[in-house]
Amino acid sequence: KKRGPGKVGIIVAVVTLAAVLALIIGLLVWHFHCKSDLKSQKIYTGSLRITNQVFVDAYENSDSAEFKELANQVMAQVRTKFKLICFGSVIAYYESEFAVPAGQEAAVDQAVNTSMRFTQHAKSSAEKIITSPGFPDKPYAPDSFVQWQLRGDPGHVLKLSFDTFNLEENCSNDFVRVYDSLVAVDKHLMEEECGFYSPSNPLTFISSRNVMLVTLVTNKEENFPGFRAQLACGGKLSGTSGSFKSPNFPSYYPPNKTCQWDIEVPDGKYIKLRFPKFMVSTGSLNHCSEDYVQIVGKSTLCGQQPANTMVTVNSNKMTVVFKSDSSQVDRGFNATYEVFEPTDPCPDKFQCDNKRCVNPSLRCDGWNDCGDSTDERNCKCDASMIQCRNGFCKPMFWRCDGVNDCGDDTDELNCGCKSGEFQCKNNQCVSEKLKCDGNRDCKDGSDEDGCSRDMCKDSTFMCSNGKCITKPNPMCDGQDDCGDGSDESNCNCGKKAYTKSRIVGGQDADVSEFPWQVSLHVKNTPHVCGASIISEQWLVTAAHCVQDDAKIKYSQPGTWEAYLGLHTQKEKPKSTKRLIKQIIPHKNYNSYTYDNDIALMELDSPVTFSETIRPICLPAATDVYPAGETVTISGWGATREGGGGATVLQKANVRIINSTVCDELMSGQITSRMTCAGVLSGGVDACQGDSGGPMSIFSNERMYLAGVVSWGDGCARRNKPGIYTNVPKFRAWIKEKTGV
Ligand SMILES: *[C@@H]1O[C@H](CO)[C@@H](O)[C@H](O)[C@H]1NC(C)=O
Ligand SMILES: *[C@@H]1O[C@H](CO)[C@@H](O)[C@H](O)[C@H]1NC(C)=O
Ligand SMILES: *[C@@H]1O[C@H](CO)[C@@H](O)[C@H](O)[C@H]1NC(C)=O
Ligand SMILES: *[C@@H]1O[C@H](CO)[C@@H](O)[C@H](O)[C@H]1NC(C)=O
Ligand SMILES: *[C@@H]1O[C@H](CO)[C@@H](O)[C@H](O)[C@H]1NC(C)=O
Ligand SMILES: [Ca+2]
Repeated sequence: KKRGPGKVGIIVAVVTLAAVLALIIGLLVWHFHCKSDLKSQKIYTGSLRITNQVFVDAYENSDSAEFKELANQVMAQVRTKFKLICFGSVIAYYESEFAVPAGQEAAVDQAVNTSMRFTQHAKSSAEKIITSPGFPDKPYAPDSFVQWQLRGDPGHVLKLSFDTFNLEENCSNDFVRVYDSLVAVDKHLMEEECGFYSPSNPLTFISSRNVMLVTLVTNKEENFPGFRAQLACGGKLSGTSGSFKSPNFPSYYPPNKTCQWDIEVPDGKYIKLRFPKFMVSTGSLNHCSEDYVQIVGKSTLCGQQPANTMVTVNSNKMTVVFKSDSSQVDRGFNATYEVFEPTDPCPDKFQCDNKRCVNPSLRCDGWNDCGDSTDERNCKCDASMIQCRNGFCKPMFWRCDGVNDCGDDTDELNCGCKSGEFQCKNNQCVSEKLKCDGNRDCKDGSDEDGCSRDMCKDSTFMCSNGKCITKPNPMCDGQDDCGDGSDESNCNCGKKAYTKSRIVGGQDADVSEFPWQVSLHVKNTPHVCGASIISEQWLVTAAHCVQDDAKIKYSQPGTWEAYLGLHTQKEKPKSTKRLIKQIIPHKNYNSYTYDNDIALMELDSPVTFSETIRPICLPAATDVYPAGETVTISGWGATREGGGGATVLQKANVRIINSTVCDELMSGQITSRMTCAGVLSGGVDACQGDSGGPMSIFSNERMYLAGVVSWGDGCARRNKPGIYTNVPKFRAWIKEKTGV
């Protein structure tokens, strides 16, 4: 198809090759003129350069149509059983296969010089260690020939270091050869090695392209341990753009690893580095001293960074160092770099303060596209938007709804209430009759402020009869402190501790604000999933938290331990711990669509409710949550897949999103068993979801379990709502399985 200039080159190469092969075949035919029906298969390797041929990525994959077409052309010319195995740049490496009469194999080897036992392929971005067979448990086998084909990503060179090398001293007997090629051709032999090399002075090889071949040849039995070598990560990168990633990404990077990438772009250009994904463990210390990515001379990053975090340098050189220590690992990062003109960092785009470039159409649309909100500053809002004093525009719909969407309260000022209504401090309007009735009807409780019971401000509990209690934790401790029983009533579900602070997005929860929140740990590991207490003995979590993977049997009760009454992960030792007696995932859970993502866990023994441990109320099966309703999500921010969450329990307000709208946003993936929610206001909040944890809704003075954190980002960015299991749909199922 898209041939052109390469054709002549191929034909020249092919003709030359055909001549050479014809000669060899001729010699072989002559050599093996004796007839025999018993034939065995022999494979020979070599390489040929196809000049003027433009390399396309598809040539790396021998199953691709492009590869087959090129190989067919070459094979049609050569008219022999001839198989291309790989293209590196414009070098074609091939194997040719011959049928050889039985008993003559040794003679053929002698004539053609190479044989092959087995082959390993390695990608340089994967953590790759190669060892002699049996290493380190037993000596390498006699009379063997083993080869390892190592391949790197395009544009990278390979660096191979032997940290152990101990072979027989005589290179005529056993030896390792390293080739600057994918096939064993003498022209590309870098080194032949035997004997012993001290680990303090390791043998190291650097290829000139992104391929390397290592062979081990041994003769008779001798007891030598062999070798171990590893491909170093990192490398040199150039051009005007490119990409790299941590070892094994998107799987976990190895411990004890240091990689360095040196990027050099053409003179006079500057470099912009972007991390689409960034998850580097911060360990227990929570700062970048354990695992980190350092952009030398610029900044050091660790932990979880927002998607597409950018770093720019005003120079044409950049050095990026990735280091992992010997403890906790995470998934690492991928990175892309590109050049920009010093005079025009964002051609045709809006430049955020954090140097990111965004489409001009995203400016002043109510969404924080920059990440630092600079695209939403100094906006002129149209009539459908509220003009916030701080320059943001927010949908008019959120005016006077009791939530500070602007971030500076502009949208909640001068809201006013009808006559007969009381205006709460959060500008919500409630009936005048509800003021000072002992119930907190305003979401912030301000309808009960300034009543005759105002002196309760400094106390821990306000009784229905007006009495103020000062002893710590009087609620639900089994003693009638009030005299009217009000401190001991409603000890059942969904009650929060007396708190005046108001919930806004993405911040530390108050102590005991979510007493039903549970932290699920795989024994002796950090927080993995959240759950909610629904009774003395039952928890609700997500089914996806309890699915086995290759390493951990998440579906087994014995895998888990549950921490109740936990506020910060550091308090784990003094919180209430329970083991799990049984796990009941929903039988229709679908691990591809996350449909029916709910599971129940039974504790090994009941818990006693207290100020810090209390159940959340279950919604009625008929409950529906209207779009726009505010709900609260809480969690330590970890997901089943990755560690490294928050230490202190986090909470955030999100809003229910119309499921028709959500289904469109999520390309039809939403079922009636799912509820969508997100931060529609965009920009102000940062929040963390937490698989299996509660999405709670405040209603009738109590919190109800409206949803279970299931999938999505947990916290919305544009067009990316969080998806929650719709608990009312499972009310009957919960009753059936638990009696609750
Ligand atoms: C290949 O054959 C040549 C000549 O027969 C010989 O010099 C060379 O050592 C052989 N190489 C191998 C790897 O056997
Ligand atoms: C190495 O081994 C070969 C063959 O076994 C032998 O001929 C040669 O003398 C040995 N060389 C040394 C230095 O031991
Ligand atoms: C990491 O290196 C340290 C010191 O070199 C060593 O003690 C530790 O075992 C290594 N850890 C791993 C997992 O390789
Ligand atoms: C980075 O990794 C993520 C997750 O694996 C992937 O979706 C994305 O396409 C990658 N981006 C680049 C530029 O490699
Ligand atoms: C969602 O919005 C569509 C139209 O915008 C409306 O027809 C539908 O009733 C809404 N659904 C809910 C659950 O509010
Ligand atoms: Ca508002």
